[in-house]
Amino acid sequence: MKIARAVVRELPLELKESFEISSGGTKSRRILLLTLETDGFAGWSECVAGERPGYSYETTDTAWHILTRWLLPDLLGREVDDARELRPAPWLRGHPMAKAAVEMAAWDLEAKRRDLSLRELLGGVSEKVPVGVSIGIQKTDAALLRKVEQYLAEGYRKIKIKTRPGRDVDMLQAVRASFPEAPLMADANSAYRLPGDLEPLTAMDEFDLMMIEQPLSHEDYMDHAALQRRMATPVCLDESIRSPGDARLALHLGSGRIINIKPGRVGGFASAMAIHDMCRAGGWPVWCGGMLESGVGRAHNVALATLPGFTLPGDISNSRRYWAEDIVVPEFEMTDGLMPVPEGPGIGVTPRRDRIEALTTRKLVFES
Ligand code: OSB
Ligand code: MG
Repeated sequence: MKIARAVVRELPLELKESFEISSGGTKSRRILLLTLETDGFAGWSECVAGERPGYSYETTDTAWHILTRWLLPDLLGREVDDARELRPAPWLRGHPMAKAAVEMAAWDLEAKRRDLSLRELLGGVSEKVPVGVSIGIQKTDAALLRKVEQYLAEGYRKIKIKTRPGRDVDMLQAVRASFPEAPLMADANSAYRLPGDLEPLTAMDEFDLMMIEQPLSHEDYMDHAALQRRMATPVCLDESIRSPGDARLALHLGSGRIINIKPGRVGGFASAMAIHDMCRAGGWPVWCGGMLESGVGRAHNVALATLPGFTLPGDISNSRRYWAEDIVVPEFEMTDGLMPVPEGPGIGVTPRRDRIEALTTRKLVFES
């Protein structure tokens, strides 16, 4: 098999409401889609890089550059038996989100060639996955309480609340007081530092949170370990884990007790599965995070979340929680807090080619 054609494109997609985290807000997503084509099959993926380099140094523009200048030219015309063997530019350092886009499109392509669902090719075991919702920082506690109430009523099984210094202990206290039984967690996106911020962080132990996600710097495994020793609430790592090596370090040091695995953040499915396996062996539960993806990226996340170590609800909300209209059919919609896993070949949902083409603002085609 050879890749005959690769298409990378960018399209703007407006979130229904802006999403604010400690490092800044997003309303207009710039979605990067990749298609790898051979023998009448098309493998799809979405690059999860964001608009601004706040969550990661990668952005839509750096990923565009790495894909179009280095990864895709190195991919065309190579002969392999299995699309997953395509490893373009193995020497290229960093840029896991750009690399993941190629790897995950190759998985979708390979699944379609074999007439298997992506879940089957990954070795996933469940037909539905439990889902949660991630709520951006709200201007007032009252607005946050309304959102929590609405999402609990919709059936979400985990309510994640974005926090930052100044919007943390009192805000979480208010939510817990109104919803004594709700499955709550916080995500700080690296907004705190030790030793100065030890107090607000340990104060969160009062609220019976499922976990606190990425409280400290993305590079700080030592302080995360020190914090975990001082807190009863499990620390969950997100930004810190960009590779199996990072996971190995975190497990060794005890830099937390849970990992949020985003396949796009860690360079793709092979790396995500290696992290999943290590966490299982070490007794750490994992869950699948999200990056405000369209239905294309969401389909990959849902398939990954069917692996047995994904025991906690993922940030895999309904398409309609993000978009007025998704770019795949059918759209993702859960029942009872469980997202059905598409059963068709590959990602199992169909990208709406006409709508995608109409929305595309730039596109590059590579042909062998
Ligand atoms: O930290 O998990 C995060 C969105 C963008 C960047 C970082 C994060 C998030 C989310 C949203 O929490 C999760 C989702 O896609 O619903
Ligand atoms: Mg996070």
